[in-house]
Amino acid sequence: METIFTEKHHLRNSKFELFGGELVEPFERPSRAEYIIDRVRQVGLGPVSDPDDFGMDPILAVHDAGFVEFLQTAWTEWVAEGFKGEALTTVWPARRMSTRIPRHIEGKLGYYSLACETSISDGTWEAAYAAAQVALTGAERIRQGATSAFALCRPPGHHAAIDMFGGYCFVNNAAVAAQHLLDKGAKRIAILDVDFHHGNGTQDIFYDRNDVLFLSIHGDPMDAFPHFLGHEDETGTGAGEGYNVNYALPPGTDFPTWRAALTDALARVAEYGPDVLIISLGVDTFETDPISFFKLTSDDFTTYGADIAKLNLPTLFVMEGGYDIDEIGINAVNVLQGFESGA
Ligand code: SP5
Ligand code: ZN
Repeated sequence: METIFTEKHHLRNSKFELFGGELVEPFERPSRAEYIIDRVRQVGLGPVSDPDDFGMDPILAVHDAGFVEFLQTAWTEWVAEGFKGEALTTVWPARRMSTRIPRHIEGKLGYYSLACETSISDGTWEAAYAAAQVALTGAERIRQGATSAFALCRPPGHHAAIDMFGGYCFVNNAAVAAQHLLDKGAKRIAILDVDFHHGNGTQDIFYDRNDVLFLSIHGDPMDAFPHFLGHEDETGTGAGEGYNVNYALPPGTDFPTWRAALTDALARVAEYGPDVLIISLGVDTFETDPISFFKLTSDDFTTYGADIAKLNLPTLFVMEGGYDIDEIGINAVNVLQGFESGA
């Protein structure tokens, strides 16, 4: 399997994250991608290639133009204001308040974000743009006939909504790839999100559509981030009714329970008959992940990779979360090797 990767991910190097009332070193840090690419090379998964540049249009095809402009200018505006730290949201348009877009950068941050653990720092936009190009290049490989590809995206994307960043995500890499495939002639795409967290951004982008089937297996939002989306009664709206499927699982969920949800999800994907399957691949379902509560082992990742391969669909893996950094390379690549062994 070919991996698409760029060193530009290093441009996303925020100094802190707000966690437990303290500013800590971000869980989503550059070494995550380094451990994964090292493992890809160590096991000889396949060639590693730089992304091509598809420009802004594929990003603007899924995100709001004002939001994208905000991402491009937020750091400059923040610095121009004289602030010394990183750009962190402090205020939101909460219930019964106005959703007019403010002029001031602090107001814009609230308008365009869904969480405040994630700061915007110098280079964030450039890294997020590059990650989207990684996903697009993976999608192109599939379009040109590859049966699988691994888009080693960083920063991740699945929390990025039409017009909001947060949850370490800025541009929704998987959604950009899916829309690109549709715009190039695919009729139906399935996105299966196996990250521990609900893929609220991907759900938001495709909620009223039936040309993308979105399925997410995640920690119940009653107990886990993003807390305000990801319930099982969210099934889509309008033409999209029935094309959004959430599996909200409780704290302590082990592999047999998780795999039962996967089996159901894969059956729905098979029934839908997509041209391409995109896997939002987060390995924060691992038993020792520091911010999550599922109990998958490293071997379980291999097992479910093979389960996915049984669908026999062209499959694009897009990297999302995973924060037990010492094990992230093994766990992510186990899914890919499991897929290859099961294909
Ligand atoms: C891409 C991705 O995986 N983003 C995750 C963003 C999660 N950010 C908020 C984390 C809050 C964690 N609370 C953990 C409680 C641990 N006991
Ligand atoms: Zn996650």
